[in-house]
Amino acid sequence: MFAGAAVVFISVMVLVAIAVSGPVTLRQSLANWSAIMWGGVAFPIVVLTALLLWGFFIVHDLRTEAAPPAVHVEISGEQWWWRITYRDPQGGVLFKTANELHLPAGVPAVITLMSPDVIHSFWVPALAGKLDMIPGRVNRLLVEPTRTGVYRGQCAEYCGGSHALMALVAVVHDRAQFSAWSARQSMPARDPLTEEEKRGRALFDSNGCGACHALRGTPSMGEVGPDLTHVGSRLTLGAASFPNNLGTLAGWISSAQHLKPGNRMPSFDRLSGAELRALATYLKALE
Ligand code: HEC
Ligand SMILES: [Cu+2]
Repeated sequence: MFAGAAVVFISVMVLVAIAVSGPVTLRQSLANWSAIMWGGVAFPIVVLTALLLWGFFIVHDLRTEAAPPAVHVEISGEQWWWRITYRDPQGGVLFKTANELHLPAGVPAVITLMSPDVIHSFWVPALAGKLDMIPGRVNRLLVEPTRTGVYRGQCAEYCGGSHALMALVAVVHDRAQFSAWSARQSMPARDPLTEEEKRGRALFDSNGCGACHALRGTPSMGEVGPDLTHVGSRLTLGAASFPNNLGTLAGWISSAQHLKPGNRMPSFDRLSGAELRALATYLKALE
């Protein structure tokens, strides 16, 4: 394309030079009707039509389905976090998670982007350019990560007050690690073992957390907020806004509105320190 454009550009410049300051006879031959029809009308039509057809081929190549063993991930931009669903090639749900996209290196991944509320934009610079998540539309992004590592992503379209706190972690594993990760994510929530964890689970139930959050394998099936089945395994909380540890978990539960103003989770600021510790201990154990 560059070579073709260079040839056309140089020819046009030569013609311009002739038209401006060439010998009179040459200038007259440029001005005649057939030169204009062939050079000015027929030539551009042929070249641009060829480029258009070629462009269709390229776009078609980009849209072809990735062959197995492609990974299929659906990401929904929410105010202000990322709902992530891993699907099998037929569209069945494998498992759900949030705010952390895991991919195997060297394997194509088909990422489906959508939004239930406002326009967000999915952007992990290490993986691909940004692509909007638009309510009522489905955008598809085909990526093939090459290098393992942990990368940062960010919502790249202003989506409301806490937009700046809508970041994302992308983890690229080698294939074996990715299989191990997805096998673990498919499992139901682990049962509480210690007394502290049991107290945490009881508090989770009695405070109605399950109305908004799912713990797969338990009666908690809420869909308003992130799936917490394996929240303890995540690196961050609140869409990559805070590191994930006992302190930030307790802090998030008691002060979600303070840490991320306007998000859909109320602050549970009437819980005591001991209750927050039990909840955090239980959630951190959900790996
Ligand atoms: C009214 C719905 C609602 C209730 C009730 C609720 N949450 Fe949330 N929760 C959310 C939403 C929405 C988010 C995502 C907020 C964001 O990042 O923008 C969230 C995020 C979280 C996160 C961070 C998850 C992550 O991966 O970043 C934790 C942990 C959490 N909630 C625990 C709890 C606990 C424990 C309770 C009960 C004490 C609770 N939530 C009650 C809606 C709710
Ligand atoms: Cu945003």
